[in-house]
Amino acid sequence: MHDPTLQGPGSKGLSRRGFMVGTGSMLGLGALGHTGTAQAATARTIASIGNGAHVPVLVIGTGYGGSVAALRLAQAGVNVHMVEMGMAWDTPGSDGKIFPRITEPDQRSFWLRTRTKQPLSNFLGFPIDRNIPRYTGILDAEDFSGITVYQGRGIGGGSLVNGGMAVTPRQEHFGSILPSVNAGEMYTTYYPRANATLGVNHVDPAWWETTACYQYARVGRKHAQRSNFPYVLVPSVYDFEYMKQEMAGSVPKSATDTELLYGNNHGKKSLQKTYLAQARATGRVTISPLHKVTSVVPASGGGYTITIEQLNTNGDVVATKTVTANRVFFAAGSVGTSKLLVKLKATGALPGLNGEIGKGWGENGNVMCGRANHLWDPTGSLQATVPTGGIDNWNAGGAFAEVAPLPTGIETWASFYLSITNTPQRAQFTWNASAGRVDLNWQTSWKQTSINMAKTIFDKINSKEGTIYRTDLFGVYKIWGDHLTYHPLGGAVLNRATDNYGRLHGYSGLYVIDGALIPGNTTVNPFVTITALAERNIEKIIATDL
Ligand code: FAE
Repeated sequence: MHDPTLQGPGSKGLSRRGFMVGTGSMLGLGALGHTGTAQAATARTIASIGNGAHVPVLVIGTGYGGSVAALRLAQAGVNVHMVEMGMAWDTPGSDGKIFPRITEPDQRSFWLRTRTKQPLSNFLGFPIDRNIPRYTGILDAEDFSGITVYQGRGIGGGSLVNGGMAVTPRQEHFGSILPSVNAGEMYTTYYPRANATLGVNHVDPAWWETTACYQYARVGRKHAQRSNFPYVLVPSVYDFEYMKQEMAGSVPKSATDTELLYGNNHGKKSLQKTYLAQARATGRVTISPLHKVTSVVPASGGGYTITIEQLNTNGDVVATKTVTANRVFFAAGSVGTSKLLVKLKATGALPGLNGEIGKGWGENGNVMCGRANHLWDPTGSLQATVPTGGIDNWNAGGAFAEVAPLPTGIETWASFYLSITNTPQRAQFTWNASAGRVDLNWQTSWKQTSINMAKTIFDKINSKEGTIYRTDLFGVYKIWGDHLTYHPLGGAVLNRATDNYGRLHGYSGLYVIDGALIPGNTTVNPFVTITALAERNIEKIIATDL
């Protein structure tokens, strides 16, 4: 059965199974004629896919990789249906806001939990988690045996919840990140394309030097520099002009009002405002929120049959749908894509996937810590939630430490850091047949190498400043946040589980296009690299496969 919501302008008369390729990028925004048409096209692009529908391309997930694929395919004239297990996040709650503050988590904050699981579990040694109603909230704290992996859920994926730090790795490090990829092309073409489309911007250094909301960052810089570490200001997808206006009191406050981890109501350019807005405006991209893909198998007549569960906001399955697609892009994030592929290979749905599926997973060496400053070094009661800088000790010590906010609303005299470290540890996803789930064999003790690398920065700073580590943020007398990651990477690694452009070995028309392609580490925060790699791969796929 054909689903009419999948028809975009100009798609009439094209065969159901055929790709609608032809006029290339001319069929982007411009082809819609005028703004009214574009708005109308955008308005009908959130839908619920029909049981029995056939689509040319189905994209699983709406994070960075999926959004790049959808936009570029649509611009090439291809109709795309995106399936997203999380919510649309386009409707305000009873408080009039779509997203709650970090300091006031409620049901919107967590994915199907009855108690919050905040990354900072304690404050002054006291647990700060609280009971909440079970709901399809925005942040998933997904527990594996040795690690909790934080991920965004909803249209926009991780872009809904992340810190917005848009960091391009140093080119000299690129060979260690993706050895089979031409670095020159990435730095001249795909990183610039990703940064431009993501709306990456730089903070005005003169404003940064004086604004109250970045006092914590300036204290972080001062301590880094006094210990001879380079401190770098990094770009962001938070609109710093908007933040200036927040501080001037002329617009609603967002980053300066503790919004970030559970969504951001104003200044952040999440994918909903960038790639996905452009994709939806083509009229060729439709998104089904609260739909979760559970299976992909080859269809008898060619293409693939996809099983999708439709969820309500309790997480209950309210319908199970079967649709077919000529091509399927796995963009469910490193964990989501790996879990699907491992299950599909092990259960016989896609037995021809190769032995690299599930391997090469890393957590970008994430480890957190806080330092207790002297009373004459306050970090400020008002802290913008968007980080702007980091301490770069990668070459000497294997750590790049983001100077992170601790937006409690009170003076804490604490400096807080998320370190990305050069950990060699890699884990593997495997199918646990008796439990009917995918396991990950990460061990918490493996974080010790990351802690040692982070200590190359913070032991030195503490010694120079005469300060100590905070022990009250992750438990009672616990210094290191070593139980979690924000940066899952790998599980379907480029040029191993796939070819050098993300085509899965063993199945024509199946692609991976998200963080699962990257083997465990990006040396800095990952989303710009995930986006740039997706730009590179989709350009090749459009040119050669369509
Ligand atoms: P992702 O953005 O995770 O998108 C995958 C999507 O697929 C999600 O929307 C899922 O709900 C959906 N999905 C999963 N399984 C299914 C299924 N079976 N069916 C349908 N849909 C499904 O993937 N990175 C930075 O570079 N800078 C930062 O400042 C930064 N801060 C972060 C802070 C936090 C708290 C977190 C959690 C992450 C942060 N990250 C940051 C990491 C970044 O958000 C992450 O690397 C990217 O979002 C990963 O992009 P993907 O496209 O791989």
